[in-house]
Amino acid sequence: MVRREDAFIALGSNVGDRERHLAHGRGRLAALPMTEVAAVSTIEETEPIGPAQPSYLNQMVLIRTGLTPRVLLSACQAIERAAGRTRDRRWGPRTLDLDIVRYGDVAVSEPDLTIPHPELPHRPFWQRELAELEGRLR
Ligand code: A4P
Ligand code: MG
Repeated sequence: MVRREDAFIALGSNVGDRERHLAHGRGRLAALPMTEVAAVSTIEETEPIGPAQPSYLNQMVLIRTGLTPRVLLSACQAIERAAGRTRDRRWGPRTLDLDIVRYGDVAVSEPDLTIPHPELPHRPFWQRELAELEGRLR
């Protein structure tokens, strides 16, 4: 049996049909190998952080996964691409953004992957969504 970890994935969208982009992200996460979606938070509308841009819909998903953090990152990036995501400006508008907020108790500090996500202390909506999901774990 492959060991499965609880991982928290933050979804954000502020371009186009935001609800549909989040739904697409949830569906694609659920379809990943060795992965199940265990819980989803409520969707929140949030003021944009970074340059002036439309407001976001944000949501967090708790998955149980046998994928390693690095494979999970690649999978998240593939899901972003499938949602028509283009990378232009840091913190700029996006159809769908997937960030790995936490992965079990694992800490990763590499040039292209930091876990827990370094923005967690600065994003009250992530903290609320995480608390909501952790409440369901008990
Ligand atoms: N990366 C490193 N660690 C991680 C991780 N734990 N999870 C790297 C996911 N990716 C991670 O991401 C840049 C690089 O971060 C990736 O290539 C990956 O190797 P990106 O999504 O391509 O670029 P970005 O979005 O410009 O930067 P970043 O740092 O991901 O920005 P965020 O944090 O995603 O910010 N305002 C509101 N209200 N709600 C939002 O959701 N999101 C952003 C984007 C800005 N403002 C927002 C929101
Ligand atoms: Mg991102």
